Amino acid sequence: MLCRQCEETLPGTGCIRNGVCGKTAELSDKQDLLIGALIELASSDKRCPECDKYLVDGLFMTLSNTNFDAKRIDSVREGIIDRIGDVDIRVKDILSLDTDDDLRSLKELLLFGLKGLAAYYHHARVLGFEDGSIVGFIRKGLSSLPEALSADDLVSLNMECGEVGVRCLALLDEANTSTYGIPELTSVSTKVGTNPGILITGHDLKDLEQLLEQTKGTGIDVYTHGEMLPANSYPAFKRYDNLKGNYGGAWYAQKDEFESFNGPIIATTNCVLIPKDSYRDRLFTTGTAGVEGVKHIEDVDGRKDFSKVIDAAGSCAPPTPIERNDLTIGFGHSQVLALADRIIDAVKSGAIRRFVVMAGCDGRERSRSYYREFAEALPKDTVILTAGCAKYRFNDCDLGDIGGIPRLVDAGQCNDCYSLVVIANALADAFGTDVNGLPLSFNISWYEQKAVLVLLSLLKLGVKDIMLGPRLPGFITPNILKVLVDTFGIRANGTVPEDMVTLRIE
Ligand code: SF4
Ligand code: SF3
Repeated sequence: MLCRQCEETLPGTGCIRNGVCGKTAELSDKQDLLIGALIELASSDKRCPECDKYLVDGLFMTLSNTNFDAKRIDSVREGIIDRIGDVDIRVKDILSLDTDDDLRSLKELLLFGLKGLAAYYHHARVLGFEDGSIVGFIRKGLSSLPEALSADDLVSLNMECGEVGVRCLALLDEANTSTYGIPELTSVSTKVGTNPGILITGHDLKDLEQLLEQTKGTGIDVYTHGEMLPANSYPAFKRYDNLKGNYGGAWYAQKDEFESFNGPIIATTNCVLIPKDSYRDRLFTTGTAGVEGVKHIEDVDGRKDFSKVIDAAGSCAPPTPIERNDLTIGFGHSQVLALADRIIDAVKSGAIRRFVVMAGCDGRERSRSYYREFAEALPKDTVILTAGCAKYRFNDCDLGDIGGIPRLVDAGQCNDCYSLVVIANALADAFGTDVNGLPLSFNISWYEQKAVLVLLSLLKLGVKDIMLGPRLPGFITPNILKVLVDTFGIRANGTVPEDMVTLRIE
């Protein structure tokens, strides 16, 4: 196997025997075959709604920490073979048609951006929001991978991926807010109750909606985990008394937190890990998520039957408490724009001197404590804008406010990154400049391929001088890195503008 798609890949080589994430060589091979089949499907003239679903969900299933179930990976490939005939080619063989490492690196960048795009588009589609041009670009991007393309061609395809990414994130924002309402400022409890509970993690809001409906009046509480935390700020979910609050932190802590939760857990998307035996029987997956030997809840005509999960909860002990401060969330673009006049005045008066976007993914390396140290060390006249699970490194810090404007503005899931774009553009308009002319820095933490798509989107929007960490992508060659540095000023995280503060990862 060779997989180097995430931030935790083994430095220098990539994962070549087993994944750091737990992916086996056998599963990696099956994913390579599936992507090979998706490339063939994208290159064929076959068009049908099922084909679009294979392209979108098939790619999403190969995203880091999404699907560890070889049988389900195989069944998608078999569905494709039923439509276009036998295909037996691996993506790694397609990519190695390029003997030039730099071209391969640009193709991997595109493939990983496409995976992120597919993941975000999947979420919009689940809520009934579709845009044929997005799946059209997925087709175009995948079918370009076997082609002999120049570096310039590949750079422009990557930029196009970023452009389509912005459109997709906007569509997802519309899907979420028109279905569940505009997120509201909300303080989320991290305390546990005395009833048995069900924990729901991942990004799929529709799964949460169905679970809340089906657990109403049963005496079972529902708690969010990881990227489901922002759901607590949507009016449509706040109506449910059985939505108790949030339990635990980011995905990488799940092996301890799922154990101490005591009740069943539903993993709706990435990031799910291969479970410990202590909670394997209580873990359920749904949607694109999967783990071999773990029960999977199927979607039948848009409805999921969670009765097995609810039955399992009935006999479980209530969750064991975890010490954590309550969390303030719900700063989507609407909430922030409602404060726009006060924010602009605060910038003009010098009360706010800088905004720092600290969005993206969390991960398990100890070096990621850097982000907490960084957030705490920022001067008191800076405001942090965040989205994604990266925030769990610092969202329980008491950072205070600036004249009533909170110093930590949490826009939601990584799926809500579009909010940060809207906020940055609104500030730029108010000050008659572009995003790079604002007192705005980007210190992005990444782990998986949705973050790659967000990065391509930021580059397409012309954002310069992004700090990226904890480590730069292992699939980027030194020459391509030089292009990113020279053209966009990308750098490994470590420093922020000198008038603020300087921190460096050891
Ligand atoms: Fe390694 Fe990351 Fe690939 Fe898992 S997803 S095999 S950790 S590079
Ligand atoms: Fe997190 Fe997986 Fe990326 Fe959605 S849950 S940001 S890592």
